[in-house]
Amino acid sequence: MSSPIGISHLPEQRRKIVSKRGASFTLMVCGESGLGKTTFVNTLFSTSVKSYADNKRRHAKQTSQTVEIEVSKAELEERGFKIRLTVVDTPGFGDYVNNREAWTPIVEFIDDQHESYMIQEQQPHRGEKIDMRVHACLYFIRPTGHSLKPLDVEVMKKLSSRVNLIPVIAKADTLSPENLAGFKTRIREVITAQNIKVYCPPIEEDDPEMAAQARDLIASMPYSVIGSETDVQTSDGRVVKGRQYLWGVAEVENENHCDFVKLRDLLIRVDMLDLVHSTEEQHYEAYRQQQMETRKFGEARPRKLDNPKFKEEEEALKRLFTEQVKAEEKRFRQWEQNLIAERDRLNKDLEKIQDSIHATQLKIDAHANNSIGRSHAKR
Ligand SMILES: Nc1nc2c(ncn2[C@@H]2O[C@H](COP(=O)(O)OP(=O)(O)OP(=O)(O)O)[C@@H](O)[C@H]2O)c(=O)[nH]1
Ligand SMILES: [Mg+2]
Repeated sequence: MSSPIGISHLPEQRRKIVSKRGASFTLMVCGESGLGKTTFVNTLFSTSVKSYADNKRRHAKQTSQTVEIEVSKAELEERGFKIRLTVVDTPGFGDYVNNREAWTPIVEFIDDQHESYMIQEQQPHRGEKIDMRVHACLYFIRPTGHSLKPLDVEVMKKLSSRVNLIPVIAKADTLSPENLAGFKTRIREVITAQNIKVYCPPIEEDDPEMAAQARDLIASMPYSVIGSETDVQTSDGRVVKGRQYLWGVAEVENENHCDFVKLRDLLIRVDMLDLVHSTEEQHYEAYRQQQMETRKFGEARPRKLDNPKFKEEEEALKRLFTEQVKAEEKRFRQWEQNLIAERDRLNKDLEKIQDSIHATQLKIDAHANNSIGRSHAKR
């Protein structure tokens, strides 16, 4: 039974308020290189943005290796309200022997957006704010069919404390359905065992249909995806976004082939508002509190030196410093040697002078003795 004060209608009211103003939503993709992150972004735009064909030039990004963080924007309309969608594409990591710090720029990007929003909030005139806080971060997992790698675990942990983390199995078309099912189970087990906090859609029990959909979404995590920028023809004559193989077509929007549709529903249909609110209430709030506790009001955030770029500079500076110290030490030793040599030379001179003084003294004494001897003899 619905409450007389209409609490059960609150989500609907919230939707109405938002539908008037429209919503801004920022999605980030990250993970090892070559897993199809950029292709996924293009696929999402091409299957979600109505006038995509006209805007293709604006949105379609090169799927050559992404080398820096790239931001693209599009506007879409869902159930009557406008969504300003921003997608943050990041360079893949995992190409280097030392991967440990390769994902630091991603974590810093997320922190920087929270920081920038916090500074804007602290200004006396808090007008329209530029808000690029990341509402959802898709973490792409390599379709090895085995399990999560230690690097995945480490990065996912770092991300999950800052952002709504949504794990995604890349290139689902490269795994057989059985392999994919086993892979999913093992990933879920590692996520639980390692206590990684992934995003969990809320279940609104007062709407059985929505609750069932939420349960289905929760059960499908991690979401398997297929990305494709080309239209292909299926054996039954349909033209779809997909990847053509000798055996047939792997379809992006076919729920039997992958979870792309489920993931898109979660992101821009069912849970967008919850992702926005949980970012504000949990992740931004956690960042704000942590900064307030460790910094004075208005004080700038110290830049971290663990960015690989800064690390290199730091190493070069350290080397330069060590070389300069060594050169100075050498110069000092030389100067010390010169001083010792000079002291020895002076000592020798002094000795010579003392010797000659001594000799002269002896001569004087001898001369004096002689004169006394002579005067005695005279008497
Ligand atoms: N089989 C298969 N290949 C894919 C899929 N998605 C992308 N690819 C291919 O994988 C290659 C890399 O795709 P990108 O989208 O550039 O990958 P990325 O993750 O953005 O790579 P970086 O920017 O280097 O990190 C391309 O040749 C894509 O065509 C997929 O779902 N299945
Ligand atoms: Mg890329």
